[in-house]
Amino acid sequence: MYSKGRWMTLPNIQSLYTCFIYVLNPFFKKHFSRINTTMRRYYRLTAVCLGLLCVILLAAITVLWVKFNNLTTEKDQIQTSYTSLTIERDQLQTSYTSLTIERDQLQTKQEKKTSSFYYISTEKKSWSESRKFCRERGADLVIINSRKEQEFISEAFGSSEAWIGLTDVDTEGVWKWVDKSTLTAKFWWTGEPNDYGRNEDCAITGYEGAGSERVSTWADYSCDRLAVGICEKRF
Ligand SMILES: [Ca+2]
Ligand SMILES: [Ca+2]
Repeated sequence: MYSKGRWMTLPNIQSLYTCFIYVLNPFFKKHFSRINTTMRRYYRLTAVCLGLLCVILLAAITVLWVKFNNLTTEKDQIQTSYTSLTIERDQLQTSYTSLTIERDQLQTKQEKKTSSFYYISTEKKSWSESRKFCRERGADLVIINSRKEQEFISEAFGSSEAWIGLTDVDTEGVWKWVDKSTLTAKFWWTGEPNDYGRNEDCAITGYEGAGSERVSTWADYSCDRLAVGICEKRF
């Protein structure tokens, strides 16, 4: 069993092992130790990177979550405002409808209340004489308060230029009706009133500037001009 020659004996194997332990082991030990150190550095770097990534992700998720919550709150507030505004709009719409109905009723009552009788003089006179003519008959020169009334006057007496109860004789440029009320509707012809020659303080109505609508318009003239007058008797 323990023959001589090329056969290696058991003590020789032990010698090789001993040689390996004492000669090569320090080399491998040193080599692997260097590898381990490098690997540990990589692991540490990787761990740090992963940690940082986790922190960044967590921060991003937190920011997004906060923003999402804020947006949700904002959306709820807008929804609430929208609902409130819708309710308010509906209430205003209801109020508007009620007020419109009320206005129409009042207008109807007013129209009934201010029924008038109109007539036009046949003789041409100054504004003052025309007014006197009306007043002697329990009326006055016409006061026109609405387009409806102007249309009626236009249709009934439009063919004649006629005095109406409008003057700025008290204060130049401040037009008032004969009952001292101010204008609620205006139907001045283009460029009128112009107080031409600084001597036009009384108003007439006529077709001259009526235009295609055929609604007569107003112009100021000298109060001494001779024209017929439209009287209005209210009852
Ligand atoms: Ca005038
Ligand atoms: Ca004029």
